[in-house]
Amino acid sequence: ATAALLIDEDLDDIGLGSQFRSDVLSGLSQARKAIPARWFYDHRGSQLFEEITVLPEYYPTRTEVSILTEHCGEIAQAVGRGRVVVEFGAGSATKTPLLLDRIDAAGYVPIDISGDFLRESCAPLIARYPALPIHPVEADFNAPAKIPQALAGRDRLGFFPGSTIGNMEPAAAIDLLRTMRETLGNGSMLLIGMDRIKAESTLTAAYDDAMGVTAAFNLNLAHRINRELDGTIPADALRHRAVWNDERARIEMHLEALQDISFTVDGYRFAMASGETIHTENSHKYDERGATTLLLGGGWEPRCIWKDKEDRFMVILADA
Ligand code: AVI
Repeated sequence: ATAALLIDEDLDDIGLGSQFRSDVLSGLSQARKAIPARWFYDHRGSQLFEEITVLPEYYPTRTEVSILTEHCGEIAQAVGRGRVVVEFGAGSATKTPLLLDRIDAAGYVPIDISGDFLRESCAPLIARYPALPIHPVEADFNAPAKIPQALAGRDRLGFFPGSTIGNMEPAAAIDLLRTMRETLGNGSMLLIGMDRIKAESTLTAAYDDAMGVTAAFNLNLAHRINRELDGTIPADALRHRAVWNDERARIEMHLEALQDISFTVDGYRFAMASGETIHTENSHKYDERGATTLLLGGGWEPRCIWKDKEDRFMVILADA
């Protein structure tokens, strides 16, 4: 059976467009230039990210899938049956079924800012689980979301794979965890993927792969600015950098100027000296104590932690 997808909330595209503009203009005006990583994900950026996830150096995706596959029985037992699965970010074809296959969910609610991405990612799930109520919600999950009335009264399981939490500064990550707690309510659980601190060489290789896909992903932000905000950034004069910041336990991605450059964005002029960077992403890594501290700060009590044999990644189940 095929069901028509009803998107519960519509975002104002114009509002989102001007948010991109103001984030870029204010980010480039700072003494240390920085643009939020969320703006990587236009159509091309999302494609490049999908390519990253299968690169030999990029271990997180395949490691998380292997943890979910190996421990799905224990996860299902700890979660119990009949919960509504609320996924923050539209489901990835490989991860969501690992959960839905085992836990006899009462419904599935993916929340994503992109309606197109929601439609694309829900289609195979509708085909695979014709009896499962699927209610996509088009919204920014950084604000409390309303779970569709049709699924009210059931305990919920939040699903936040991919170590996406790592792309946020700790304070913002705690805010998001609290917002998730509010969206999911009492009696809920959260299954979250978190990337672990490990050898620097493994980390930098994962974020600066030999084929240059991550470089293209980073540079696409400059191209996107040129395309959408009438920019003149000379992308050829920028290079991708991925550096480990040990003090903050995070990989940072930057776009570094190879020479002195100047350019305009939406009519505003900016200059970069040779060696100056635009900071485009943080990807925080955690040990068990760091993960626990973050979750407790966000209102979640960790119950189980599953890891791979090489200790690269962890999946944590926490109680509200
Ligand atoms: C989406 N996020 C968890 C990825 C990460 O690993 O931080 C984004 C990414 N950036 C470069 N490669 C992948």
